[in-house]
Amino acid sequence: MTELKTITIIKPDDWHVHVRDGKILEKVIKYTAQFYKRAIIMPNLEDPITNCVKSLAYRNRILNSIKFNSTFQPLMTCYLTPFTTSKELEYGFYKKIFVAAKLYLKSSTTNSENGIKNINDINHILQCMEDISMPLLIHGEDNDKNIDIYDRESEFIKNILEPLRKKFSKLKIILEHITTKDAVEYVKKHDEQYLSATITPHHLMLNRNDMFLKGIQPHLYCLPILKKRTHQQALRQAVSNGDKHFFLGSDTAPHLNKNKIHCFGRPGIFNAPSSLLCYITVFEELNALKHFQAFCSENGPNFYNMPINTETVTLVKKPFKILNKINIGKKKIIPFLSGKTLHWSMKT
Ligand code: OTD
Ligand code: ZN
Ligand code: ZN
Repeated sequence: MTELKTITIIKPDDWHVHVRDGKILEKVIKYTAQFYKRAIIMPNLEDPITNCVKSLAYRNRILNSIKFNSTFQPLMTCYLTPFTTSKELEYGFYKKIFVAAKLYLKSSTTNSENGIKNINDINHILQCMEDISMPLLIHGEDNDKNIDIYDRESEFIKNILEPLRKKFSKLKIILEHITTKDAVEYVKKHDEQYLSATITPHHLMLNRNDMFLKGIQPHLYCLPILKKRTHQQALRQAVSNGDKHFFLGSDTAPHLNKNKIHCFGRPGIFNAPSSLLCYITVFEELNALKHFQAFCSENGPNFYNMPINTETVTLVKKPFKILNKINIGKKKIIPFLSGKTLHWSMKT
C-alpha cells in the first residue's frame, strides 16, 4: 500500500474570526479551537466589545464554551467607536486584555452601526495606538453610497488608507481580508512590520462568477464581496510567492440559515470546519506548499511580535467530507462548501 502524503507544520493561528455569542458560540468554537492555537476574535457582536470589562467577560464565555481539553487562546480586540478613549485602549493593551483595536467604518459590514463615521474623528486614538505600537485592524471598504460595491476596497485604499498611512507612518496596520490586486500591490509596497494583510480561503478559492453559478448563491455572499477572477489570481499569486506581508485570517462568519436565505440576506461565510484544509488545497494547487507554514504559522506572530507556537499539526492527503449543516436548536448553519469533499484532512 502506498503511504499517504502528509505535511506537518507548526500549529497555525487564525488572525480573523467571528465566533459570535450564546448558542452559536457554543456550537462553532470547537472548529476554530481544534485547528488553531490562537485566534483574533472580532468584536462585532450585536452589543459590540468596546471596553475591557466586556472583553474579559466575552473571553471567559469563549473559553467556557470549549468542551474538550484545549490550549486554544482567544486574542481579544476592541471595537472602536466615537466614544473610545485612549485611556481604555492603553490600559487594555498593557494589561494584555486587547491585542489590537478594530476599525469599522459605520455601516460597512455586519454590526458596524457603532463604528466610525469619519476616520479623522479618531486621530487622537490612532496617535495613541501608534505611540504604544498597538495594531489597528481595518475592514477596508469605503462604503460611500456612490461607490460601486466592487470598488469599495480600492477606493478605501486611495481615499482613506493612504492619507492615514501618511499621517501615522509607524502605526501597525492590518488590512483585513483583502480581495483585490490593488490591495496586494499596495500592501507589498510597505514594510511588513507596519502594513500586512490577511487573506481568506474563500477569496483564494472563488471569484464572483461562483456567486452566480446556477443561480444566486447566498452562502457565498460575504463582505468584501467576491471579486472578479483577475483579483482572485492576484491573491493566489501573493500567497504562492511566500511574501511575508500576507497571512491566514479565515474571516469565518457564521449566520443562521434563515438570516442568509432572506430578502435581506446577511453577508458572511462560515468556513471554520474546513478553513485550514481549504488553504492547504490552494497552496497545493499553486505548487507552493513550501510557503504554507509561513502563511499559517509564522508571518502572523511575526507581525504581532508574538512567539511562534511550539505545537505542530499534521495534515494528510485523505478525503474529508465537509458536514452539511450544524444544528443550533431547531435552526441551522450551513458551512462553506457544505457536503463537498476536500482532498486533505487533519490527522487525529
Ligand atoms: N464579512 N460578514 C461578517 C464580517 C465579515 O467584514 C467582515 O469581517 C459578519 O457577519 O460578522 C462578512 O461578510
Ligand atoms: Zn471585515
Ligand atoms: Zn470579519
